Amino acid sequence: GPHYPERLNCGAELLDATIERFGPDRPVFRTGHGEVWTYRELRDRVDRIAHVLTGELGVVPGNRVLLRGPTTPWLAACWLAVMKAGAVAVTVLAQQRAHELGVMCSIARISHALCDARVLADLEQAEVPGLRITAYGGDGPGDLLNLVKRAPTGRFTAVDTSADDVALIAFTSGTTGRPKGCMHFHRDVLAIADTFARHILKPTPDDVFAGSPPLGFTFGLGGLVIFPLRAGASALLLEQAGPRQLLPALAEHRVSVLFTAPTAYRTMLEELDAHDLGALRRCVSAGENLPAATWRAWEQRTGLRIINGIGATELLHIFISAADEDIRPGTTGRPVPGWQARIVDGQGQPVPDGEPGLLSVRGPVGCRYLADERQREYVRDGWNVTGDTYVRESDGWFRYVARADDMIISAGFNIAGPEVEDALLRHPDVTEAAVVGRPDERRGHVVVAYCVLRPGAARDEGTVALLRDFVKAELVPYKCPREIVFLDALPRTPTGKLQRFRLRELE
Ligand code: 3SK
Repeated sequence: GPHYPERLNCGAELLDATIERFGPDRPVFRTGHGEVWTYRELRDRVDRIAHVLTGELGVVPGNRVLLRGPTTPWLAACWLAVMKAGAVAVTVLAQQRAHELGVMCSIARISHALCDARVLADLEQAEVPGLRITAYGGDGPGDLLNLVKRAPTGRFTAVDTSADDVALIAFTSGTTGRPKGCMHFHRDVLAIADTFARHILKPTPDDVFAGSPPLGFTFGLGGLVIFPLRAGASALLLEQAGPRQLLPALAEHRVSVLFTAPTAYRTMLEELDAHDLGALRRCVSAGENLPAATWRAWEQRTGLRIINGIGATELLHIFISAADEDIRPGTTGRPVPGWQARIVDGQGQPVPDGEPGLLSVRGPVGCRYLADERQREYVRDGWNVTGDTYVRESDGWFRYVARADDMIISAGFNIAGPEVEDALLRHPDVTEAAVVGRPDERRGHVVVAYCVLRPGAARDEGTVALLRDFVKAELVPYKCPREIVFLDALPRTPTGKLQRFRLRELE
């Protein structure tokens, strides 16, 4: 893995060192409204925010600062200022509500918050004792942007942090239960750029990054802030970044590196023809597994080979993926340089190649849950056990099977829900599919599929029969869904992950 000096501040590295390397006059952020920030402008604003934080707002190194807002250059600037000030950024989703915010503030002992004025209400409602909230982008006299106008204009020298001082606490999106805060060091922030981005994306200063994940999800923080800055490149920051906003933006801003989730690739396929994707050279998919059907359809229509990665909030970003021509649909890839991966059984013993087991990885970033006993389940013998079932093929490629708790056991057969979903998605009428097990007295569980159909497709028994026949022609018959239910949309977390547990609750 990469090596760093013992004293290291990732904010200074991403901003000041990048400016030294590539000069201050290149663009760093663009917005959907045509605004462009140069590196010089970004440094000026970041330094002023850092002066305000450490002056008027009384932030001292180690304080935890909540950052919350839609994806904008100001949010990214606040994050960099917190880094340079030696404080700890806790970036959360703009959509998270008062109750969730209160829980995270209490777990992470947050003392200060910088919050986009447009989403202030939920944070105020959380009524966190002692929390000092500063809004940005509103018109109040105490608004951060007003404080910044009056702030010292001199450069802010980054606080002298250690490479393994905590820089950020990222909360897992928590599909169930109490959210977990994952602590990451200054060196971790650089390590994801110096492993995945450097070896797989191979960015240049001319790249334009864009994507749908928000900065409160480390997939987005990496792809839209850390990776472009480390490379001297720029990022298009969109407040609304659903597939329908992304497509025209890709053409208009000549985006070259795209980060989004499998669902968005599928939705974009429906409207691709009207748009010019001429500048696009890298498409990254993560957040959940990319079905081979989606990979093939995207390649056929765009000529681009999606980089399917697996990442985790616990490990900050992507640790297994493939690159360039060396990509195989239906597999994730090999450990990113700097990372190791192996497949183990429930006791942590390695299982032979070709057999499914638990994916466990280790590398430059590790899981460090903040005050949470679930640390012992995630980290075993120094390996991070991600909760995904994978197979390692004999040539070292890793193939996704299911989330460990998404395996269905029916009449003694092991059925991976995602394999059945992939088969359903190969049918042109199906745009989304989720497969779960329904408890059944005789078989233990039976396979039930929830599908979203293409507009215009009939939601009737005829389609059910057609889809069942289709799956039987694709897979061994015991994997065929017993029942197929049509929905308008599948339940997802704010970061876009399918919530199978909510479908199981319907069972
Ligand atoms: O949680 C994930 O799926 C993920 C994927 C890529 C990068 C980062 C994360 C958290």
